[in-house]
Amino acid sequence: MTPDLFGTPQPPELTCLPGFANPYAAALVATALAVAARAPWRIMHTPGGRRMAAAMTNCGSLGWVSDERGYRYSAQDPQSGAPWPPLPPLFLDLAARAAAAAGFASFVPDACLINRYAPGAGMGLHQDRDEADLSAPIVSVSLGLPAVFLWGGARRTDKPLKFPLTSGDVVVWGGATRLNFHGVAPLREGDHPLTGRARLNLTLRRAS
Ligand code: MD3
Ligand code: FE
Repeated sequence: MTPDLFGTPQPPELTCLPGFANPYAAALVATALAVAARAPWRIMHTPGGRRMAAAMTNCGSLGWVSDERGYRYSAQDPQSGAPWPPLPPLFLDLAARAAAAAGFASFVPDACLINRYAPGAGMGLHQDRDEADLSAPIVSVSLGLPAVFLWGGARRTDKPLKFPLTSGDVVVWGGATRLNFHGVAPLREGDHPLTGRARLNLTLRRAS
């Protein structure tokens, strides 16, 4: 926590925990694949009808979905009508410990979006604004192939900073920059011992 001029503690905007997930990386990948065995990977479409490049699935009481009706959180997988698989304790523990390390006490996520990027896939600049409580942090866990994260500003036209994210890195986002534009540059070709030709990203959020 960094005190501001008036002495009110402000949450940190972005805390990188390089390698924080490395001890659990193999178990995290296996658990993500077990989620995807129950709620299969799918390519979602933007409300405007464009295909996203990353394949996605979710676990938790809410899952993020996008289709012609818009972006939203849903308690059911629209492909099956069934609830999403529950949030694995491993994900909950890691998210709470990472959030605590970044100064956010007692973070209990209820939604985990799992993104799978193949070489060439990226994610355009966007804001995450579908969550009810924007004061809760977001915890992101990178697994497998490296990526370049694009960290923009409050406006879409602000030129993004680039920083690398490699397997095991955990980033906690919150506070003043929670609504910043951000994205992922198209992945370079590669083969990773944990994931093969893929990067997995777990994004743990409090959606409700
Ligand atoms: C910064 N995913 O799923 S995670 C997304 O690597 C998303 O798959 C990227 O952006 C990925 O929406 C980045 C890191 C992240 C997530 C949410 C944020 C960074 C954020 C919300 C506000 C600011
Ligand atoms: Fe995002």
